Amino acid sequence: MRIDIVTIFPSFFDVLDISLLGKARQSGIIELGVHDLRDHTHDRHRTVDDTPYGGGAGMVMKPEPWGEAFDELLGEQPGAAVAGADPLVIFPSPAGEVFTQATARALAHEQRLVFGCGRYEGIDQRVFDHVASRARVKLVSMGDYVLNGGEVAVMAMIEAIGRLIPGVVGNPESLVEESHENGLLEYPSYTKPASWRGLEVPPVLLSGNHGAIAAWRHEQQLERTRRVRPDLLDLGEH
Ligand code: 6GU
Repeated sequence: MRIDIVTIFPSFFDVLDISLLGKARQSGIIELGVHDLRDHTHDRHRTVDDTPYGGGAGMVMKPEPWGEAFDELLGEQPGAAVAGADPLVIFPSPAGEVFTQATARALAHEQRLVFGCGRYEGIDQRVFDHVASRARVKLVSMGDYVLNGGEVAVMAMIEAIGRLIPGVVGNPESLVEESHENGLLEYPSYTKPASWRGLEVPPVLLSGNHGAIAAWRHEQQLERTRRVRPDLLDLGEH
């Protein structure tokens, strides 16, 4: 997968050099390009924002630097694709569809993702409209709260998507038993020692009875989900 990010804070993404995602980049499974939006400004102050038409608080990101950045990433002709793959452009925004594990699973199948990180009160609407005439565009939110900009949201999305790409997580079986993969929260996990500071590992886990262990884990998932996230139980059959 090829991932490009446009941002006014390229160094935010330096941490993608480390951990599983860093390994995936070294092995070529994930290719990453981080692009400074200010490289597409032409004034002395490298201005990326201006006051909103119609008035109101805050600043709006100007369309011209975004237009140039996307010309470079998507090609200047309508429909022109770089390097074969049909890109999906994602703008992190609290006004977007909420990102879930299902979103991550769908996006993990894409060959090419381009993230546009907005700051301030948002990006001039014409940027979305123009990019949408040349590529598939999605606005994606991390949940019902407000961040100062899209960078942290993009980091979370890349981590959630990246670990679902074959070869990124060493043992793919570890992906199927975690929270949200079957619509439930994950069961509690234990390792050695069996007794620690007076706290015991549930005896069923030491029993060697695989059927009983699976049943206990499923019951734990249901109990946890009922208690913490009852909204998830309305969404499917468990
Ligand atoms: Cl994706 N961006 C911003 N700026 N705020 C958010 C968000 C995204 N998701 C939740 N809040």
